[in-house]
Amino acid sequence: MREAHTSSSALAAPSLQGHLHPTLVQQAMSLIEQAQRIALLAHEHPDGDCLGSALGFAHILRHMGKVCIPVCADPAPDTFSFMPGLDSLQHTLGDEQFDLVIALDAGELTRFGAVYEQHKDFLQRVPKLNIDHHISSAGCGEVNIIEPTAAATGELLVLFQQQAGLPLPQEAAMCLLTGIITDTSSFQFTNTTPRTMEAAAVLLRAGAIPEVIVRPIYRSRPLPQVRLRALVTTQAQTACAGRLIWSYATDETLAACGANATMDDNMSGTLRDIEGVQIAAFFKSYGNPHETRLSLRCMEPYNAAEICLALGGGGHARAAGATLNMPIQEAMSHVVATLQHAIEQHDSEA
Ligand SMILES: [Mn+2]
Repeated sequence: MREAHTSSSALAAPSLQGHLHPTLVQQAMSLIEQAQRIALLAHEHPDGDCLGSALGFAHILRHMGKVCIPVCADPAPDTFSFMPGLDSLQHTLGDEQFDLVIALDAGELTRFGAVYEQHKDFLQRVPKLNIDHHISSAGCGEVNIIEPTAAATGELLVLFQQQAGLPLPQEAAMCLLTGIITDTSSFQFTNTTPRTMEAAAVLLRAGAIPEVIVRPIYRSRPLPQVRLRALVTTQAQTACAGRLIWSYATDETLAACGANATMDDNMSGTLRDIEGVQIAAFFKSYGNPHETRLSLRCMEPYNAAEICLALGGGGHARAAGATLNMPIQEAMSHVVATLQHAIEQHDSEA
């Protein structure tokens, strides 16, 4: 018996206690305990983490007897329709009858978009709890739990739930796991830590089902979208021995696939992930034949932001974009020549 006990304790889950400053947890709990009606804000242009955090934390707080309204300026993308409680999502603070606002997954009130614009005065004066994992966050609450080592706000909320000893209903676990899965791209990004996995394990023990989350977000696609991806890939051209790749879509491309303009999401990423590619460019022109949009993905040492800045656009070093006031054929030959030049120049310097 004694041996069995020893081996089971050796297998016990690592403790998630003590990762948040106890004073912060205490201060946050005192704000929550004093409140009865709580608004939980997800930032504008919502993603899985801000929605999962607002809906998930709402489920937890409802189990504690609080009235909770999750709020986001914009509607949730269709892929998140599996999330329990999404039907309770509001787009404004209505009559502002809240005694606490919990701002999630962003550290500045302006990130809540139209909700902030419409309720500026109220949001300035209402008590606020801010929970976020972005390194750039200043904190917009009386109490701020800002922890950049967390892969997702969902991970942070699991730490909080564990440390404060709050309930963890299955619906909450589903929502919080959605946040962790989307912010780590299914545990693929380098922000994934052992603690991220441990937080996810807590959520699985509480009944979260990864398959239900992963299927609509990463696997299931409408046939026209799969056809569009196939056609754009088929039309791709390469230069510099496959280090440069580019392709395009026009109204004709969409029509040939039965697709619409929202279905070209991350096409440049698909091209970049082809073996040997260092620079991937996706061009599109819909509606206006004199305007072409470029989406650019670069691997080191190439800088997508610098290239797009010179074209009147901008972005990040690995991903950037620009809008060119020219027909797509002209835009393609102009930009492809620039990209080829960048590779040749790098080679001559090496
Ligand atoms: Mn996040």
